[in-house]
Amino acid sequence: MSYNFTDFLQKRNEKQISEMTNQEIYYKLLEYVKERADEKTANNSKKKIYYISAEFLIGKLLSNNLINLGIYKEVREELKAAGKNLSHVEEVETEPSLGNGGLGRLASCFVDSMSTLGINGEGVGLNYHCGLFRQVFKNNEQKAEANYWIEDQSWLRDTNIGYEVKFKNFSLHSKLKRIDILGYEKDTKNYLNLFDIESVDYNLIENGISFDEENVEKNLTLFLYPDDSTKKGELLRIYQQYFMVSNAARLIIAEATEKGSNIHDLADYAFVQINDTHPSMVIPELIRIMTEEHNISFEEATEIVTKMTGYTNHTILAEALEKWPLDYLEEVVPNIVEIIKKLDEVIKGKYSDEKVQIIDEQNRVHMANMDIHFSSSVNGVAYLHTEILKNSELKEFYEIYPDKFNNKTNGITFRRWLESCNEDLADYLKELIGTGYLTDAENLKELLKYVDDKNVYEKLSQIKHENKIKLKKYLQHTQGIVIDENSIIDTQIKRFHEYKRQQMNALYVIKKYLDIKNGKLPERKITVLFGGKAAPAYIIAQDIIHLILCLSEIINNDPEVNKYLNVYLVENYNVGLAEKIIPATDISEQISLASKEASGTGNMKFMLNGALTLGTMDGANVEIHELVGDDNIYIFGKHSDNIIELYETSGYVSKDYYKQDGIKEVVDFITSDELIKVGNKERLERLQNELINKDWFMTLIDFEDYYNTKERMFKDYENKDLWYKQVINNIAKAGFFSSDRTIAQYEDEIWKTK
Ligand code: 26Q
Repeated sequence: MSYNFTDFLQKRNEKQISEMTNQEIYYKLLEYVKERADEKTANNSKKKIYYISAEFLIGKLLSNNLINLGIYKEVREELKAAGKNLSHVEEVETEPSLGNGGLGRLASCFVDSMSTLGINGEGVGLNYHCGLFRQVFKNNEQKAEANYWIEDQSWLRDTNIGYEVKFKNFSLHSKLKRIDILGYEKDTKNYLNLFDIESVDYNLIENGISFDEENVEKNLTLFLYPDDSTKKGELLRIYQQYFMVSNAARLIIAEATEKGSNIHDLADYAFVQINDTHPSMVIPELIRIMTEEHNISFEEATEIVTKMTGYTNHTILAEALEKWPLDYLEEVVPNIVEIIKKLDEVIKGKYSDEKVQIIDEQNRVHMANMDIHFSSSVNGVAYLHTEILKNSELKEFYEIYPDKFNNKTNGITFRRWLESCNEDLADYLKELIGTGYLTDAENLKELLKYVDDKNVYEKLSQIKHENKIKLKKYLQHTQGIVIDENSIIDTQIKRFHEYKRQQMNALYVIKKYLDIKNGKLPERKITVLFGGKAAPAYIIAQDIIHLILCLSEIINNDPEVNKYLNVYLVENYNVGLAEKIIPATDISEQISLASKEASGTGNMKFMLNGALTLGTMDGANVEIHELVGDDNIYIFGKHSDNIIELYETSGYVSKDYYKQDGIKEVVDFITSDELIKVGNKERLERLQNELINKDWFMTLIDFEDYYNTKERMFKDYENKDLWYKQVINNIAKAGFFSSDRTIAQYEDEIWKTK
């Protein structure tokens, strides 16, 4: 029975919408949406997918749920009739902070797509009470604060499901919380399952984000990935990971048994997708439960578990691959160590190559190696990434298991990253090509019939301009930043990491500043936007943030320069900010060192929202380039084979590049009097020294090409017909990057639930 929001309020004798505050409306809408979600039935199939992930960066849920229920416009009209504005109501919602970046956001797009495709597949993770830290800027530096996101009334639903999880020194009882995941205009739904401990003690937090590390019983789900640079921090991570997977294993077995499984046939009832190595202990944990509690032999249990698991790799940075010291595992989960040792013996018996061992000579457990041996599928997240895994990083494994390796190029949900975040563009696309693209994203190709239509160029540029004005209002209101809606907007938003090379963009800013000071003025004002957090223990990333904040202080306050150039680093970048910045952006900065970015997904979001990519041949940029062709993307920099060779031969010497004309003066500016006056000398010197003497991610090798390509881009922007023709080509080809396509491939090639 369909009833609208007003009916819902009347039935409960609530106040009229016009008499409520935005806050009251938000909480009533939350209840209303949950009630509407109760009408949905669960997706059902014999086999169910468990997408286990330590992170789910889901973003705000109100508008997305309204869209997926098909009532967004209806509710907005009801509010409007009562003199209220839905977008003001949306501002009331706090964003859950259960992820760091790409990996967690991908998991969230995937649960949306699984629901939309009617696949019986759910997310399993942890309910971190403070999640990722909130970023604030003070004295041009990043400070981390605790971010309590859970309110009395939220999208979380309590359940009476919970299990006993045994650690070496104590046991913890879990309780499962759930969030509804509604498919787009579907009668069915799935859940995001978030496990938690019974009670969390907030008093354990000391000054911001540090906490009593001894008291894991009370703080296991307090924070997402606290500092892992100390032994205690690593131990807490092991506690979190085991808690997550032990609960997941219990849930899987309980649900399968309920449906009639005798555990010998568990692989017919469940498939586990392991999102990076953070949930890898699910493999030994399932084997442990089968052998200890279900009387299944170790050999049979291993075979069953191998059949029912798949591992997704998200990184080729060696330092990000998890290797746990065996004695740390002993301290936390000795029962699991027994199983891991047995698995290791199996491999040692079969292969002598040290590179494929689970436990290495220093007694460290290589989680990825265990996954590859004891799961049935290993996938990378973009074409190039998978090729690099097969041909270099995981070469020895590819030789043993050529059939396990496969690629699943990442994708994004168009419900959030177009329908919800860029309504004007979405409506215009419907006017041009109908609504087919909503369920089959490849239909966006129909836009190509307008590729020479100047009226369409005009309308797209108007929409972009409107989105800039909306962003301006939002940033002015929330951060006191005033951007110029008539400027070209050039954006780099992502976690701060040396391989992503925000420092190269900062060097560009310096060069532009010096150009302007020397009378070489840009044709149009440029606004450079940055957003992103740096891990608190990652010093150089903090230094890069510092440099950008210092640059923005001097540039935005210099009357000679600020007419032509503005630079801002938005504070506490998160999903909500991305949804506002991306539709307003002209230039999408995807400038990682070739071979280092597994895929990237921001690149896809920008393309879909009518920004052009300035990028290296890395991650999914390679596929964007392949789809749109040379004429519709701005590619620069060395290619991955070249870079891999330079690493193998230690052939890169940054100082040789530093000495070149046009680079030296830019790098030297980092410690100029102007910058030191507003900054921290130690930080600026450290960063400059890093660039000159190490430059591990080869900023200087690509700088000149980057600068020239960006200049060409600014010139092309002035040719509106050329620019918007490229924009249309990009939007039209973005269909491939729908996460519905990605998930359909996981289903057809790995999961096979249907
Ligand atoms: C590991 C050990 C100890 C502490 C923390 C970690 C850790 C935490 C988070 C390691 C990795 C992550 C997150 C990785 C991540 O977000 N990877 C990104 O995944 C995206 C989705 O596939 C890709 O698009 C990005 O290219 C990739 O960087």
